[in-house]
Order: sequence, then structure tokens, then C-alpha cells
Amino acid sequence: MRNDTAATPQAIFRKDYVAPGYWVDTVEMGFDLDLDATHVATRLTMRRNPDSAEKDLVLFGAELKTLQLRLNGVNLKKSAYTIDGETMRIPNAPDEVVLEIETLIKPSKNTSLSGLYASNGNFITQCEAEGFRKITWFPDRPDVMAKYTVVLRADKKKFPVLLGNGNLIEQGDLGDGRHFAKWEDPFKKPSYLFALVAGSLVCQEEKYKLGSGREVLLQVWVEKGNLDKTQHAMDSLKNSIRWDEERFGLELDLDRFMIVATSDFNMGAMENKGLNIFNTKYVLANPSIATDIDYAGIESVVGHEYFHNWTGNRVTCRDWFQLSLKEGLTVFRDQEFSADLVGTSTGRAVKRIEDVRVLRQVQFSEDAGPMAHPVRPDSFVEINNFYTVTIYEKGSEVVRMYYTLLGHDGFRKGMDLYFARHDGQAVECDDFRAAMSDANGRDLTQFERWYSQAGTPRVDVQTHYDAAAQTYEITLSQRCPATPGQPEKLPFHIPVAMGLLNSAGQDMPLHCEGYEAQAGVNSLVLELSAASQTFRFTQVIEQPVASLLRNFSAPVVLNISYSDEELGLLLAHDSDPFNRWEAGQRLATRRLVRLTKAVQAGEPLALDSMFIEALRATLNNDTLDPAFRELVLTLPSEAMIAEEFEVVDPQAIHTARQFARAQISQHLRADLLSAYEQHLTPGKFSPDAVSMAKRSLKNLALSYLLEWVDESTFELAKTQFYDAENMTDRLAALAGISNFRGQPQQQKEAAKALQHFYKEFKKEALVIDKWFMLQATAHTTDVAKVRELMTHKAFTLGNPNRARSLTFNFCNANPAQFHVADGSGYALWAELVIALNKINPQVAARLARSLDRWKKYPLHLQEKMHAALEKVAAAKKLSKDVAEVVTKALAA
Ligand code: B3K
Ligand code: ZN
Repeated sequence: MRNDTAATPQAIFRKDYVAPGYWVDTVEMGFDLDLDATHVATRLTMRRNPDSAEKDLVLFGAELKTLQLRLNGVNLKKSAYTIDGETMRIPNAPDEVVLEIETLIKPSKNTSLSGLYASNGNFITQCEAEGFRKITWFPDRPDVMAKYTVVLRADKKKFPVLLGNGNLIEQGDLGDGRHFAKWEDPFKKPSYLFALVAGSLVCQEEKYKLGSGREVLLQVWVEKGNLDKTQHAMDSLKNSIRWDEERFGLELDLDRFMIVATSDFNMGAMENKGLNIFNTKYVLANPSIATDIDYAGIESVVGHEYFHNWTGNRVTCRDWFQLSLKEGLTVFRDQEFSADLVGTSTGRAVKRIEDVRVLRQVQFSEDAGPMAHPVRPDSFVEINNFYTVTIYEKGSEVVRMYYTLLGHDGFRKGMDLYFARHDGQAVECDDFRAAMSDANGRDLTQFERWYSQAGTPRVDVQTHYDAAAQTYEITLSQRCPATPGQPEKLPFHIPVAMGLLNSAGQDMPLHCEGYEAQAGVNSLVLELSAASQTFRFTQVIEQPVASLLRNFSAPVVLNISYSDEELGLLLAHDSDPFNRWEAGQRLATRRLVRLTKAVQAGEPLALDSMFIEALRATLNNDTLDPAFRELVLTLPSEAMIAEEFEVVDPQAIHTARQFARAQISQHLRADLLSAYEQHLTPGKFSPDAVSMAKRSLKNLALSYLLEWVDESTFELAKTQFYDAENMTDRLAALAGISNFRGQPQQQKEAAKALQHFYKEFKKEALVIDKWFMLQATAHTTDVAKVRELMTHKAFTLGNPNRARSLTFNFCNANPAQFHVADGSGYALWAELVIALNKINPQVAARLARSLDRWKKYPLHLQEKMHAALEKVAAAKKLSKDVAEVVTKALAA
């Protein structure tokens, strides 16, 4: 069952892993920082690894000018080594080696934002996955862990701040207008965790006392003018430190922990040892520029990077195929962190629902497309293409299943054993599984398939109630669709958390054969491990309604045929809030699919009152957390509805969903208005869970109200827009106004509001990103409008955040316009991918993924998508990143 991607050029395979021929003990580096030509002197002490089959000394380098190479004090002759692509091999090297390397690099020319690059005149690095080789020759692979000492030298005026990993041990003047700083990292680390930052930056700093009483220095570094936006990141950092001590007994191991924000960054943030580098999007916040979603994002990303210090840095990955070992685990930890911070059980459920929505919408789709891969892939062409929702979000679900199977304490025991065994090592996903298994005396052999098999398993449910015998049987059958290179799958070990509801919606006591009954416990985790299994319940005094896969206990699709009445009961009463929400989504999906088909058939559209009344009851149920009500009232996205169809018709789906929204708006008008009024948050802005929940329900009510064309609600939105004192309310109102299907007069007002917003925030890059995003996703924005916005003076493809705000959002989040019949959306996509490929291959490859699912569209669209893919595939100087994505798509 090998994942065979032989058709794609230069794939590397997990089975080919060979331990490094040499270990590196120490790395000493000296940087003479200059934006146009930085000189790097490196001294490596290395020793032969007697256990490796690799006899040569192997180093990797990319885009380097090599000035000097000395081995044990002697200049290396050209004939003493070979270079093939990025790989240098030195044969016949002695067992103990001191290698001195001098390289010259050009940060200001580096637009890929990998390696050492310039951002607004500052120096920034990004080394994961393979950026360190753009700084010097090195065995740049995660299993080579070494201790680093780094001296940074630069012009003192232009680069007053010089930051490195670990602790600052010396600094001073060099006399010639230049200065230096010497940093020492006391911990061994792989090269991908190396970082430096130099430039003109300011910081918010604070001394913080750890649980043990040790004092540490915390700093958040930003460009001048942004110090009024660092408090939330600092608070999130302190919360993260405390949480990891309390929940996992893990302490910060350095005396200093730094976060640096940069506006030029390929992804969210990076966990470099002691020197985390962040996209400004995940650091900067104050009420006037950041929405509630931004506040939550900052908290979770700050947590995520901080938690990597143990899950990723202290224990790292043996090779990049094991990426989910650190990423899946760290996502699980950040999800739990955010959930624990809210504290309440519905608060936890709200977080869970939000996470599952992303998983289903993005990861399930990836798992069904040409880039589908297991949580631990067997091969890749470009590792940067594998920082995916499968590695991260599905990886986190896999970790969560251990938690569900072993329980809170059992999971903690497994974590403790994992660190006791592997601190300071580079290990495999199997080592994590072994720790969980050994710490709990549980056989988790079959669980391995979650790592090796791609695809989203389907679990089909059959139930049978025998009134005379008072028995209830649930038969669960699993299957998993074929994925590239994996035509057949073996059964997974699936935890199915469940309960049984009586006709009043209450949990019934559970007596399941083979499972110990526990008094007062009305939820059970069934373990499905065969292709099909029947679970038999006794003493079932009435026909129950099964609530299965509670809290989404496994990343599977559950097929069960509920009646509308049963779903109504679950929505109104299930003690598991996740399944309550799920029941609402099932009711909605059923209707949206029917409506879509009616649109396609040209039949009249109608929405039944049962559904509307269920929504009304939820909306008006004051005992429910407003954030939870907001989730129930939000219809499945167009992308989710699309997953219900063999062949996707984006315009019909859009029309159907809009029709449903307008119906809800019309029928619930009074209820929505009162929900709006009841959930205002007057007074000083606070990003706490209660206020955020109120704003989310209020703004959902507003967006529904605006679906039913009516002047008074338009005025309400206008007032909210112009009077709002926080970005959450302002942006929600602006989105509503610009999507309003009103008269020309109102369209003029919408344009005016957009202009007003731009003028007010033109100096705030993150807000201008929102301005582009909002227009990219507006239902009236067509390809021509996107092209027009691309000529706006604030638009550039050179900055990843800006490129994403307009172009990615249009291609990924405006399906009805992107998939317009004439194919002009795809032509735009091809142009963009080709343009980005020249600037930044990683960003280009992300956009390239927008056509992954081209086979799911009608033939006339498929043809146009195929042509666009061919166009990109034929482009000159295509990066490995983009080539891998389009080659795999074309092979679908
Ligand atoms: N580990 C980094 C991601 C690096 C991506 C390289 N292309 C951020 C994170 O997951 O925390
Ligand atoms: Zn991570």
C-alpha cells in the first residue's frame, strides 16, 4: 500500500531515510549584516555517526555564493567535493571534522521570504523547512541537532536591535558605527529553528514569574508606531506559559522569550527557539483595528508557537515525513488552550464546532482531492507543500482520538512518558504512539493506520430496536474512499462517543454488552475497529434516538438516516452541544441540497416552517450561549454544500443558500431585530468570551436582516458602521452594506462607506487587507472587479498578506463568481500563479491549490480548468512547489 507518486518528478520517499553520516556538536556563526551583501562565517564541529550507512560528509546549500571552505584548517580543493543541485558531498572525511565556511548572501533580493530576507529595511529569517541552507552549507535536516553561538554585527543606526536564539551573552560597539550582539542557545536544536532579527524595532517587555518562582523576560517586538497593539499578544503569551505548566507540567526553559512581528511573512508564525517570528496579523491588535476573530487568532497562534517549545523544539522530528508529530500535537494543544481559557462547557463546544468546521470544509476536501496524503506522508516533492490541513488539523484530530480513548489522565501519562523518553531527540510519529500505548498498557497497533492511510473514512449506521426484548442494536460499518496511490484501505480504530436519548430528549442509562456500565455516565466511547460491528444495548425501555460521534470523536463522515423529527429532538435537547449543533446542520444541509436541485430544475423554491421554527426556537432560547446560537443559525457554507454533490454547480448553490437566508430573514424578522437589540455591547470594548459571543450573535442577526431588502435595516447597518468604536462591529456592518441588494442610491452609499473605511485606515496594513478581503468575497465582485482592484495603489503581489487578501479570497471564498461559465476566473488564477511563482514559490503553490478539485465540476468548466492548469504547468521556470501541485492536479 505504498503512496506511489512516481509520476511526479524528484519525489523523495520516507522509506529511503538514512541517518546522517555526521553529527554536528557545535555551530558558531558570525554575521556581517548588510541588506545587499551579508557575509556569513560558520564553524562547525562534526563527528562521524558510526551507525549510519552514509559515509560521505553531506551538506545542503541553496542560492549561496561560497567564499571559503576549510576542513580541519585546510582549504578544500574543488576536487575534494562534489555539488549536485543543493547537495554537497565530501568523501573520505576524517571522523572528527572542523568545517569552516564563508558564504555571501543577498537578503534584499530574497523575495521568497525563506532564508535571510529584508522586510521594511529589517532583517528577518525563516528557516523551516529548508531555509537554513540559504544562509550557509549545513546538514540541513531536522535530525541533526546542535548547540549554536551566534554573533551579529551591523550598522548601529540602521539596525539598533540585534536578536538571536537563546540568551544574550555579550554586546557592544565595534567602533566604526557598527555594533554587535552575541547570542548563545543552551539547547541543542535542528537548523530549522535557527533565527535572527536585526533592525529598527521597539518592544513591550515584562518580567514574569514562572510557577517555580524563576523570573523570565518576555518581549514583544514590533515596528515603531505599533506599541499600542502588543498588549493582547503579551497577555496571550503569559496565559500560554501558565497553561502549559498547569495542564502538562511543562516549564519555559529559557530566561528570555521573544516574539517579533513582521508584515512580510509566508504563514502565520514560526516557533524558532526563544525567538518566535510572527506575521503581524497574529500579533497586532487593538479594538480599532482588530476583530474578535483576530483576537482569538492571536491567542491561539501565540499559544501554538509557545507550545512548540516542548512539542517540536525539545522533542523534534526525525525527518519531514514526521511533521505532524509536532504540528498535529501542537494544534491539539492550542485548541485545548483556547477551550480551557473560555472554561465553560458551551464555550468549549463553541471552540470545538469552529475547529470541526475548518476540518470538514478544508481538510475533508483535501482528502478527497489530488493532493490527499496520509498524516505521515510517504513521499513528497517539496516539503513546503505539506504544511497542510491534513498534517495540522487532521493530525490534531488523531491526537484528540488518543485523548478520547485514554481519557484525560491516561493522555497525560502518555505525554509524560513521551518527554521522559525523548527529550532532546528527533523522533517519529510511531514513538508518540508507543508512549501513549506503553503508559496506558493499551494495544494501539491498529491505530497506526490513522498515520499511514489517507482519505476520510465513512461510517454507515444501521439501528434496530426490539421493543419486546428492550434491546437496541447499532451496527457501524466503515469504508474509506481510494486516494492517490492507495486504492484499498484497511479498517481504522475509530472511537465513537455516543449516548441514547429518550422521547423527551433526555439521556438514557447505557447498558452496552462488552462495556462496563457506570452509574450516572450517559455517554460511552464505542470502539469500532472491524469493517462492521454491532453494539447491543439492553434495558432500553423505549425506542431511543442515537446521538453518535459526540463532540466529533473521530474525523469521519457519519452516515445516518434521521427523520426531521429526530433531528429536531437532538437540536432541542441533546446533552452534547456539539451534536445539538450537528443536528441543526443536518436539517439545514438537507434543505440546501433540495433547494439547489430545485434551482437547477427551474422549480419554485420554498423553505418549510419546521426548519424555520427550529431556528426561531434556538434564536430565542436565552438559556443558550449566544455564540452557540450564532453557530446554529449559520447555514453550512457554499463549500460544505458543494461536498454533498457529485457534480458541483456553484451558482445554483449560491442562489439556493441566498434564498434560504432571505426566507429566514423574512420569517424571523422580529426575532432577529430583538436579538440584535438584546446583544449590544455598549461601553468600553472588551475581547472577553461573553462580549465576543454577544457581538457574534448581534452581527449575525444584522447580516440576516440585510438579506430582506428594507430601508430601515440598511439604515441600522449604516449607523452601526459610522458609529462603531471597534473593528468587529464596523467590519460586520460594512460587509452587510456592501452585500446589500438595494437601490442605486444604496449602492452609492455602500461605495461611499468603502471609501470612507479606506481613507480612515490607509496606514493600517492589516485593516487594508480586510478591505480587500471584504470586496473579494462580496457576491457582486466579479473577475473584472478583481482585476480593477489589482490596479489599486495599495495592492501588491509582493506582500503575502495583501496577495491573499484579494486574490486568494476571490479564488477560494467567492465560488459563484470564480467559477463563472466563461472561465475568466481560471484565466485570472493562471496569471496570478505564474506571476507569484516568480516572486514567492510557496505563496504561489498555495494559490495553485485552488483548482485541486477541478474534477468535481461540470465538463464545460473542467475543460477550462484543465486548460488553466496546463498553462501553469507549461510556464517557464516553474518552481518545484507549483510544479508538484499542478502535476498532481492534472494527474487526477
Ligand atoms: N512551523 C511553522 C510553519 C513553517 C512552515 C514552513 N513552510 C509554523 C507553525 O506551525 O507553528
Ligand atoms: Zn506549528
